Amino acid sequence: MKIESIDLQLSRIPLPKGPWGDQIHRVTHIEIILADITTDTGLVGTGFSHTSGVGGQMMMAALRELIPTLIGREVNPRAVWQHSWQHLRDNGPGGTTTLALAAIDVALWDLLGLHYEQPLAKLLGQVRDRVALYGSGINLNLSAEEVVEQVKEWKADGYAAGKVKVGKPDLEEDVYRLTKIREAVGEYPLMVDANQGWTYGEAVRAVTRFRDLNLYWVEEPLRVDDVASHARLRARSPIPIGLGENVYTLQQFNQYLLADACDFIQADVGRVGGITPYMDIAALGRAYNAPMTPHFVMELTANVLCAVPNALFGEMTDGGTLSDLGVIVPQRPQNGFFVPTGAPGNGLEYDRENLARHAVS
Ligand code: SMN
Ligand code: MG
Repeated sequence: MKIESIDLQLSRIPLPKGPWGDQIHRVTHIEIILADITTDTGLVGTGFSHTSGVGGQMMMAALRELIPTLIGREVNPRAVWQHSWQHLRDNGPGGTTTLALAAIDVALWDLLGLHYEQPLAKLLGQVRDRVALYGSGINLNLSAEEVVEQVKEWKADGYAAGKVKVGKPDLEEDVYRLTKIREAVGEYPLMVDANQGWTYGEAVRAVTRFRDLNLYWVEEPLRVDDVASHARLRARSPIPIGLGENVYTLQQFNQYLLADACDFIQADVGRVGGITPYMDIAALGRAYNAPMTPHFVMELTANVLCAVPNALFGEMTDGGTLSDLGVIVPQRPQNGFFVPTGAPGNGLEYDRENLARHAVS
């Protein structure tokens, strides 16, 4: 089965519940790059990649240069990935390079599933039937009362844990918000996300000040290209460290793990370049006994996590799942768990009308 043609579409979808805010972002749109791959046997597999509103056109440009080199190749995700990465890598080993590759890789895995009439999780080696999720709010722009309500709702809906943003200009305001949440939800597992916004000194002050809040992890406390500072921080932090949404390659994750610089691996299936590299990173994590707690795109990622032995939970990004965005025909969590449909391929049915409505020329 060979690749005959590849069609792309970029869509910019407004966040349905309004903008997101954290220390470094104000997100108004999510971009989806959809790739439809047609084979010489007449099958069509679909994949996608995503951005938080910036970079979609760069990925389209990278893909347009790559695609002519893919026509006629066998539908073999690893071989295509290796070729494609070598083709694009002078643009950087990760980032736009890997984000662009994800759309192709996800579509190729979908094709294998359609061809063998197997769901993605089975193709990858299924180890569980459903995946626990945590509720996640990009909510630094919300009031303390609103954030408390959000976390209470996640707990009531059965999510395994909740994550909120930190990084208010005054650390005491973060402490106030977290204390209010703690009072409202008791010993519910609670994570905080600083989105790389702190200096080393600010991070030390924050994790020290948060000591008595019993936090499950602190996410992206520092710039992600500074592995050494994460190692220094982890050695003195009472809170474990999670990161990975801005780490793009197997080799970069290995640097973090070798340096004892993180506890939870939050690789994003899109940003690392798709399912093929994600499974490699999960295996690397296994060697360090590190749990996988991937970033974003819940409905695709949860299918993958069904085949990841060291998966802990998936992220239900409140107001920004693929279902919330109208990227796919909704697949809603059941009591805080994601249950794959069992359909062949990745089991996602795209809302083509909505994606076309928001298409960018
Ligand atoms: C996040 C930030 C911006 C867009 C999507 C998600 C966030 C997270 O850091 O951890 O979910
Ligand atoms: Mg984050």
